[in-house]
Amino acid sequence: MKCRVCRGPAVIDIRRHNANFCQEHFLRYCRTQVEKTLKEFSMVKPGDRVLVAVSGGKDSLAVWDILLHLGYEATGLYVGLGLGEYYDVSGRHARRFAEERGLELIEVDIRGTYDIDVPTAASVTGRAPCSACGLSKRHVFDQATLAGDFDALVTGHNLDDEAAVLFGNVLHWQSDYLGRQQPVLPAGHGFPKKVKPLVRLGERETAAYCVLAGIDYLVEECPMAKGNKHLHYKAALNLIESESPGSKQAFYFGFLRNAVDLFSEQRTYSEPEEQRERTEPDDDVGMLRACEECGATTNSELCAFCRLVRSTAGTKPVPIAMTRKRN
Ligand code: Q46
Ligand code: ZN
Ligand code: ZN
Repeated sequence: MKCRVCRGPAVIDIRRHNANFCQEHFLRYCRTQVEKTLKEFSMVKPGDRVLVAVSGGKDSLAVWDILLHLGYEATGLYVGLGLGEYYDVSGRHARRFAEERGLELIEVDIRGTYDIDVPTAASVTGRAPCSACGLSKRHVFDQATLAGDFDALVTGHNLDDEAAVLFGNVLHWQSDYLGRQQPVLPAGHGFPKKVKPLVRLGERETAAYCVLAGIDYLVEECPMAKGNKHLHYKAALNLIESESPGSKQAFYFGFLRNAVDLFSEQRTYSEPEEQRERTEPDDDVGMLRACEECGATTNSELCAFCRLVRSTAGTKPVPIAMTRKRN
């Protein structure tokens, strides 16, 4: 197996491109793919200040590292969600990455700041844990991006993530979500710009990027991911991809090219509960106003996050084990 670029020994094959790469050219390939994505979708431009949501996992650390290599001023944002030992460990990975490179990492712990955590909020409100988690993360991401006056919030969603979400949205014909499933969401209605620069890289590639770039990431899955529908969609797509390399990319980018505009008129800012973990804001923009508690854009007195806080704060924390099966 030889590198496509230098003909030296290859360390990885990318079947959908029918290409193999050595370490140096694989790292360069990943950075080039991200650079291309940033330009193609007008995500960010040189000189922009970006905030990268980091979990300590492979995707978020890879995108942070790649943006730095591409010359961006990138600050990290780590949200402590109260997910027990898992999040203690993930925080350590995020902190170590930042410390080793002398980078700023903003940390927001929702237990310390809002007196809630994901397992307790899920249990008290009857939400799936990933729904309470997604809502909390989006709120903190939005607030931190606006407060720091960053040009964009960057998340580490990769091709596998986006193809799986698209698959689920098509299976259930969620036309509203289909209309907003873009790799870049512009700023507006009091929300910051949000971008997903890794949509050209699969998760095998982001993991390989970290290994080959010497990035120590958290390998374990979140303890609450078990049962999440997106894992089933990913498994189904992996089967298709193994028989027909390139299917995920054709599915996702074909949708962006040929279909997303057909749904964009149906786009709102509301979402059914069970899909909230990987999509966008929770409030319909029909009747906009500022949340009376936090000032975020909402269509009712309190934004969805402040309602979550109001119903959860002050409750005795619920252990993860008691909420795990609800996903
Ligand atoms: S962290 Fe949160 Fe994910 Fe864990 S609880 Fe679900 S949404 S699975 S990306
Ligand atoms: Zn090479
Ligand atoms: Zn609020």
